Amino acid sequence: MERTVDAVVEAVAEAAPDIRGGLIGRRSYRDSANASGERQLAADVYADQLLEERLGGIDGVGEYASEERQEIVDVGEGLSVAVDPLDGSSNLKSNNAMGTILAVYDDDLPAAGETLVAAAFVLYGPITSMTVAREGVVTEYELVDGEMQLTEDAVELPADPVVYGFGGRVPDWPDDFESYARDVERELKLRYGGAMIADVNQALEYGGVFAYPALESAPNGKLRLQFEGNPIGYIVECAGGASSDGSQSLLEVEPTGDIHQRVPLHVGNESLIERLEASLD
Ligand code: FBP
Repeated sequence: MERTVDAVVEAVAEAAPDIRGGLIGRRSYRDSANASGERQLAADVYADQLLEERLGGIDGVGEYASEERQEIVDVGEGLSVAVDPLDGSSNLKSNNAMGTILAVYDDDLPAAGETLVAAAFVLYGPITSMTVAREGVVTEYELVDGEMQLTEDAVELPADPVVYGFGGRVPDWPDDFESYARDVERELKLRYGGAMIADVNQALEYGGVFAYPALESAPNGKLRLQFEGNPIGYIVECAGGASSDGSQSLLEVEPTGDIHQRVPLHVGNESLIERLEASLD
């Protein structure tokens, strides 16, 4: 299993320069929508196909699933990989940060977060970096031509939180979330860029909280459990933080059987997530 996880993580690192390079000329929308009914960019489709090819070919990988396709692909026997090939892809038009998210489950998909054996994200910022969580430890690398160069070997959320970022339109926030948000904005600085990976990485670097909460118009929020909620919850918890769907850890959320299940997502310093859960009671 260890070797398969190594191979999957390395394959995503090696794919990153190709995904980043492939953004050029792929900023237009296609006619089709993705499995969640959202418009797809040519870059989303390109990144998905590339990752299916690279990850699906690894010995010890049994299933490949992606936010960009309806069906789970059977690729052999072994671990299941779920990816968001281009998180925050609507930022491509305005040339802002985006990411790639990886979840590796030791179970068939859709799987519970508690069966994760690794999770990682690539952040396409001014520098391409990769953050990997395994066995309770979070490690950060810079990617140079797809090679992982260590920058921090035990990432921990700073104890004193500084930043917050909350998704969704304010009038669409339920009252209990809005009153929590009003408290938080009196204490912390706003950092919201519209790509979850980039916004979560602000909380990892500076301490704080990121949420894409339940909305009046969408009680399960916007983000997806298998591709976003579970891996991000795992990474933040391994870095000493906490995650929540509003009442429990994201890793405890039971999969409904829909690979595209959505979940309200809140991650950050433990004290801020405890306060959130108390506010939503
Ligand atoms: P995609 O994976 O389709 O890009 O959607 C996810 C996402 O872009 C997150 O990265 C981000 O937090 C959120 O949607 C932004 O949504 P909004 O545009 O409502 O702020």
